[in-house]
Amino acid sequence: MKLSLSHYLIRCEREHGIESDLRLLLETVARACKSISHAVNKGALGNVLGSTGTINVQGEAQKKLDVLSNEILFEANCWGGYLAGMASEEMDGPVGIPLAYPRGKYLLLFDPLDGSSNIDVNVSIGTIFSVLRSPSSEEDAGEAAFMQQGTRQMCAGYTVYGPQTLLVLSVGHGVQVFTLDRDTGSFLMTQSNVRIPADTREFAINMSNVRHWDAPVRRYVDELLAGRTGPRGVDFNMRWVASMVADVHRIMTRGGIFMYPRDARDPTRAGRLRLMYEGNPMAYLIEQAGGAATNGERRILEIQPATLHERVAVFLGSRNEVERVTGYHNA
Ligand code: AFP
Repeated sequence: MKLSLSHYLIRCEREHGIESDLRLLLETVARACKSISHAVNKGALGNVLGSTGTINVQGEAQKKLDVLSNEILFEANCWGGYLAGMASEEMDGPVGIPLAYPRGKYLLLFDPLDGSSNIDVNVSIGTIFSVLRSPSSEEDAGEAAFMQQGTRQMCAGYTVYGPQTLLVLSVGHGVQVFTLDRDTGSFLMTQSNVRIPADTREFAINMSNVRHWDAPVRRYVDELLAGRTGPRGVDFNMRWVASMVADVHRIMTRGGIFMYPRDARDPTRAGRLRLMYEGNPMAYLIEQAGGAATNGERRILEIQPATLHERVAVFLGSRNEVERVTGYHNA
């Protein structure tokens, strides 16, 4: 009999002392992700493909599923009384709790649909979320309340809407994987205490950007490409899905290193990915599974954020490879 998400969270409350409100918040987020999965699976039959014709705060064209997923997560989480505010890749700034509902003690941050460029070509996409404690539950949380280092996350997770719908979650006691049973609507635990191998022969990076990378990244990737003829003495394989959730889940499953470095196209931009709702939650999960996650120079989780949508360079996965490429930056 597989453990359901609800049963696992009750166990965490009894054995690890997680707060019941946090358990209930996570149940709510999981239910919302089930609804997103249902919409994603309809595809062209559900009028959810294509773009809305609008631009988000990132300056990116919004897909219908970006907007719908954001609405589903906001609507599901605005009335429960667990949150003092929410922040999303798809919303300009933090959004408070409607006056009709009580505030709570947490902040929820999310990328409602990561991998949007893959929606219309039926490649895996997902949702990424992070939970912080709110400094105050009296009034709506402003941007400053969200400016907490990733080490202060209470939990984090992602879903992958792929051949299966998976929920990957950590509340600070290892990483568990739950598979959505569409017959019952339950998330059932299918992998517990995920451990990422310290070594790997597989790397993930968008090679089309090679001419824009800094020297340490060029050196590291050139050595991988040289394979057994080069200083590494072994051959490496490459993958790039262009959905962070899919690339990270592969690493959770069999190891690897995922890289999205900053590049010379815009030296003022630390990278492409966003710290608060992509870099931090994924770094938290990777570290909980024994891996490492840096911005090339330091732990992502120790970066002090300055703005809600700030970006970060990301090197995460098998510890020995992340430490090697980080060492090249710090040489
Ligand atoms: P979209 O959500 O705009 O498709 O971006 C996805 C993403 O943020 C991350 O999930 C991928 O790893 C990365 O961008 C892909 O970036 P490239 O399209 O430059 O390869």
